[in-house]
Amino acid sequence: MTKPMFITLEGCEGVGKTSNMEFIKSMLQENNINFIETREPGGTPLGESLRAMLLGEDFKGMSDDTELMLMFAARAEHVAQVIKPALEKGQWVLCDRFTDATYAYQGGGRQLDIKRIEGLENWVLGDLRPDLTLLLDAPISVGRERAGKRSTPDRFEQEMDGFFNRVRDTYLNRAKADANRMKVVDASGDLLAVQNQIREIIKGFM
Ligand code: Z5A
Repeated sequence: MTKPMFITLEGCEGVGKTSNMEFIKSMLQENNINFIETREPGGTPLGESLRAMLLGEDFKGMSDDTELMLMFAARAEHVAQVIKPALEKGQWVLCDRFTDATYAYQGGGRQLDIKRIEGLENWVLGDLRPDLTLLLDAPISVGRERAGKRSTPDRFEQEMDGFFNRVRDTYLNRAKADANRMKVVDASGDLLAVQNQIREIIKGFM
């Protein structure tokens, strides 16, 4: 059996992660690859409850440290109950956001100490890391305009442009530092143009 792959999708709000997840799923299905689809924060009943707390209005004023630790609490449950068991069974895992989002949002956006994030990452993940990460990148204004056409903004979406510029810069710096794993996709064009880039990356990867 070939090694099952762990693929993550990352990017700022509204860049098209959800839309392109469907495209990646169809590529895996065409190639008869057995996979699961999941997301963070969330992916388990406990994780989805934490997601509601993290994104909703009820705990709007939570401290940045609390936010960081809740992200990793949800991730610990997700890794133990969903991601590792799937990979052990030979299933690929396709995940909408993972630890790069913590570096980008809590590290870049909230400006928390990266060493704390690294410590939690090593504790919670052990040696598990994504095999491939697609970073969908577009100017903040593009993603905001796309996302703005939808529902009411969540706790993160209410942040200012300065926050999102730091998030984007952190993502791009991480991609530069780990270019083998993290592939940048120009997500500013139309969906077909974005999917053409994703197709080439996934084809090369498979
Ligand atoms: N977060 C965190 O802080 N720390 C962490 O560790 C983790 C997460 C894991 C929830 O994430 C929040 O959690 C997130 C970071 C934080 N907050 N923010 N911001 P989420 O992934 O659930 O939420 P999101 O980033 O806001 O995702 P989204 O709003 O669902 O956006 P998206 O999936 O990237 O976009 P989409 O829904 O596919 O597309 C948005 C619209 O644009 C839609 O109408 C599409 O039809 C349209 N679209 C998509 N692509 C195109 C193109 N190419 N052209 C034109 N229109 C397009």
